[in-house]
Amino acid sequence: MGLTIGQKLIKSHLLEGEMIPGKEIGIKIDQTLTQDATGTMAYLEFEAMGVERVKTELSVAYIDHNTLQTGFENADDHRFIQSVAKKRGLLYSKPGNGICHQVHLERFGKPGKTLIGSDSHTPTGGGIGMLAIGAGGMDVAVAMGGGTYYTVMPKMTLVRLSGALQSFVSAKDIILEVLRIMSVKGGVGKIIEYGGEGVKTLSVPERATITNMGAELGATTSVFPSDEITKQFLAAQGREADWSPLESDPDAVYDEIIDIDLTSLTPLAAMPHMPDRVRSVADIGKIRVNQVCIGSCTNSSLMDMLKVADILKGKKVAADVSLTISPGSMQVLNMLSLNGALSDILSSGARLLECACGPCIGMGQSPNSAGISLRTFNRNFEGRSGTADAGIYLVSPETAAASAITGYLTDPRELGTMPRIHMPSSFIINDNMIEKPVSPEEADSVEVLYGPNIKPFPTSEKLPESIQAPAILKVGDNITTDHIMPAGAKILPYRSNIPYLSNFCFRQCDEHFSQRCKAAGKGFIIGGANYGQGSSREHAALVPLYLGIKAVIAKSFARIHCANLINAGIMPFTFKNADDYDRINTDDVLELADIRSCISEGKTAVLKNITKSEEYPLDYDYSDRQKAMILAGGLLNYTKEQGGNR
Ligand code: MIC
Ligand code: SF4
Repeated sequence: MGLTIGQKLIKSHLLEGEMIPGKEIGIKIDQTLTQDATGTMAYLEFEAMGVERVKTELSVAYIDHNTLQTGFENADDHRFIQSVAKKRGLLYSKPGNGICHQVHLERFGKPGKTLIGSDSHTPTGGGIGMLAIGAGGMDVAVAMGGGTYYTVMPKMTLVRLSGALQSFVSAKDIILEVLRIMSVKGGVGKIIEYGGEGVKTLSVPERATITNMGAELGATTSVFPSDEITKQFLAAQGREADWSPLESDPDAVYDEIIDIDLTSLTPLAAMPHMPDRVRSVADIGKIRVNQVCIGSCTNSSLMDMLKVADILKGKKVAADVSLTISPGSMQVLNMLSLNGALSDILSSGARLLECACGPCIGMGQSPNSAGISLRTFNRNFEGRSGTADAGIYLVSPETAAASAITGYLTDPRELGTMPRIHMPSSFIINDNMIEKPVSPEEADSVEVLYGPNIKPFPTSEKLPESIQAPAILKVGDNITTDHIMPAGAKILPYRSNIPYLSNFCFRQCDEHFSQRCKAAGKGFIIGGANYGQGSSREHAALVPLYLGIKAVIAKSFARIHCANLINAGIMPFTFKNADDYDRINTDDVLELADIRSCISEGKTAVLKNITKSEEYPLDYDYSDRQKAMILAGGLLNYTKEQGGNR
């Protein structure tokens, strides 16, 4: 039987396990990336592991999230990351060089290689045929130390593309269509592979827009073949030697096939507050817009920016609209400025922001009260923009630019015919903002620089025989890590200070959550379906750990968060009978009796509701390694028990 692209990539890196969907596999990691909002914690964990130098083929530490320096905290964290990178053998991408995923695609990604990154949008690398997976910081730290990366063998989904996109219809509309079909939990446990004749019509940046936002499907990753188009892109980046071909076998077998005719697609938008609330722009109608933000790791490539410049050329941004543009990288900004497109953008009245995540993670540009913001980003979760009652719509760069001019949500096809933008045959190569590490011989002379904001991270204790504690919080379906551990300009500077961060945990769901946890000393969280979707931030596990959360009992979990909980020593359980979710109320006293024996002996776990005198059977599908981690109280304790070997 032939293999899919995903299966080929896994097979060539498989270290442990069998390629049976649902079973744990261990794979070799060739490259890692971190960004600063998760990186400080990842490097603290890496330092705690005592590894002298990274053992991957390439590891890059990017600074792109926490770029506002309103106090010493972010600057100190960046200095810490830079010093670790220099000493331990990583490349360091300075603030201003660009968003990790965009820069990695341009300068470092290689078809056929594996990449894990402490950011959920790491699958952007699937656009050039990498197996690129988002993971928690601790998993990335282990991979940097040469350790195996463990995940569950995914099922294979083929999205078969036919036809070609019409004028003003964009790669963003393709992934929005996939989200409409599959939903934010439709990709859990799957690799989404793109194939069919339509693939040949898509450039690498367009493919990367699609694989990037596969994160919103909950997928393990998304991937495109590596073909002549990939080769041309790498050649234009001066990296033709990094190319290798990759395609699925003609007789590859997929678990699921979705057909999309590109010719019939129209401009789409994801409505507040979920990326899968997709409707056509024409259907939503001409709603008034206060803000338009163009950029983010989904849509900040040179091609995207050139399209935007073309639409804005000779036009004026509407009086009531604030239009911001964040090019994805220094390379993109440099090329825009050299060819005059930047002038077209600025002349229209757009505001130029630095090459960073910026408004996407609430680092500035929070909309006005009840404001409507159109964004070319990938997430529109409630409150993520920093304005609790703002309504965020996710759209293509074409729809965003057209709407910025008119002042209302506009189908860009109303503008006529889009001129074709061509991929340049060569990009400007300038790696001046990438710092190299010192040689191993010089490493002793480099000091790791810790700032006063860096506080020790919490560790768990061995799992006790039984746990009795209240249900501190009960939440519904699709709870995001932005609910659990919000981000934004005011909170992000404390990513290395868990005690301070704890004050903000679950604030959107219950503003007293943190105090109630501290008063109870320990507790449980009851969750709905797809609990923990969204980002890779392990803070959404470490902060609950600090607050005494012992287990999360939910209808189902998102992949990265589930792994982060286990790494932290918090037990994720699912209800055997989904209806039992309805029987538990906040503050009910619950008990996991004999839980240590249950897990070590692989027996069914039972949750006793002491308040209601009821019992609910629970499921847990831990691998032997995960069981050992839970019994030890998390990955770090487990690693110590193993004598440092994971
Ligand atoms: C995000 O888009 O939510 C982030 C910020 O990039 C996160 C990482 C983080 O929380 O630092 C992600 O997607 O993993
Ligand atoms: Fe940055 Fe937004 Fe991309 Fe996350 S989704 S990496 S915050 S641009």
